[in-house]
Amino acid sequence: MNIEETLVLIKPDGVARNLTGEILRRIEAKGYQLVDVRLVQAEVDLLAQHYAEHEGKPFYEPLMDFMQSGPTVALRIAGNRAIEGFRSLAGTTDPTTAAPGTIRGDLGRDWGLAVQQNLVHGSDSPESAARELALWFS
Ligand code: IDP
Repeated sequence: MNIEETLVLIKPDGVARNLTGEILRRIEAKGYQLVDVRLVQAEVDLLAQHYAEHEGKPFYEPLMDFMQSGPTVALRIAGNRAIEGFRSLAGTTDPTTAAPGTIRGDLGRDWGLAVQQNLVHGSDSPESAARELALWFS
């Protein structure tokens, strides 16, 4: 067993579309434990740190605007290989091509906007998980 904690965000599109319960259901059905939950109106400083690796990319500013457009649900979840496992549950970044059966594949919509409103975020490595959990649950 390799029990890990990871950060999951239900982004503002997921909250606005009333998909929080459905996304939580999928996380719990998979067997992950909910360790902590927060409803956060994310501000620029937090998002700039969270998305530091994307600064300067064409989608960075629209992404920052989108992430401030409404509340985000931040989750600390735990389980065996939860970092890789949640990313598999979420599906690939683009909801149009994310596999059916995944959160993004089943529920994500391509709105034709500059930002891919793809419902969720999941940390991509143990280092990211530690850094991001400290940011969102400080
Ligand atoms: P991930 O969330 O699947 O790990 P990243 O490449 O880390 O994807 O990108 C972070 C977020 O930035 C994505 O979830 C998505 O909301 C947004 N994003 C990524 N690539 C694009 C793009 O090409 N156009 C618009 N938005 C993007």
